[in-house]
Amino acid sequence: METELEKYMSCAMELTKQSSQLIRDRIWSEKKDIQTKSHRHDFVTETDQEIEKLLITGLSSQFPDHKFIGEETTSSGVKAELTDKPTWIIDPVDGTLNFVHGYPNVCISIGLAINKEVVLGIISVPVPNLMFSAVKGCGAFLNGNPIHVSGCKDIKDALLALELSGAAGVSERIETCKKLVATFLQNAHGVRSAGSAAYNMATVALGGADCYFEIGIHAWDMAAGDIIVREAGGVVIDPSGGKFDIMSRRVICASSMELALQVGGMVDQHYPERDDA
Ligand code: LIP
Repeated sequence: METELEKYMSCAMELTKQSSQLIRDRIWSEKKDIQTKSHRHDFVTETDQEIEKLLITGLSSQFPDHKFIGEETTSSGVKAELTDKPTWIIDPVDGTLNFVHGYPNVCISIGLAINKEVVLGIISVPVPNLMFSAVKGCGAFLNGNPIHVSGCKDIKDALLALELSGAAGVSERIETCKKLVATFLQNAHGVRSAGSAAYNMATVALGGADCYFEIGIHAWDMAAGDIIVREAGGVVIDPSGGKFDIMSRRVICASSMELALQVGGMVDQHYPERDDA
């Protein structure tokens, strides 16, 4: 018999497939309705809004007592509140800047938290149609096939993913970012920047990258990646080395605790305003 979590997963998966088709149809179309949000590099398109509406409408019609934290709903002024109730944490287009430019690292990211723990996640990369998924205790999958982190334990053997967008428009952070990139480049095999937190986390789950670090992102960027990385055998922690807090806007995920702590020890610890502030 289907468990509750399996029921939630099949509904969310069906809606994600519909939403992924919208991204495939539009990513290279001439006309995109684009607006800026908090600053001049922070975009929203009508596709972000349409997909968030499609997902929330579809899920709430099946599960009327569930709660939602969505990127675009929150941007419109609704407070992000994580309670113990089942809460879908949704980024309809993670990598909106990529989408705007037609750079294909674009994801749909959906996590379901129960008792404040993410227990189910889906990351779709519509181009070229990669579907990452995980349910607590059942492993992580890419297009239905099991995936595992690399197991890398030392930065000297690692490919690192990071994003520096927290420094956009914040001149005092530019120098810190330069130092960070230099440190990573000197110590690791290489550094990659995909432009999407969900994409980075899915890549760690897959074993394609060994570690991903970012400060300044949001619960909707990390929720699905959190469970997918953990179910793939990886770790998700706060960059200080403490417990991961989904509302804190801070994350390191890695193929091993050794690597996560090593990278955490090299980064500048700053604390942006929380998602639930
Ligand atoms: C993006 C994140 C990315 C971060 C960007 C932005 P969005 O999410 O995935 O990691 O560097 O600033 O937050 O806004 O495209 O959903």
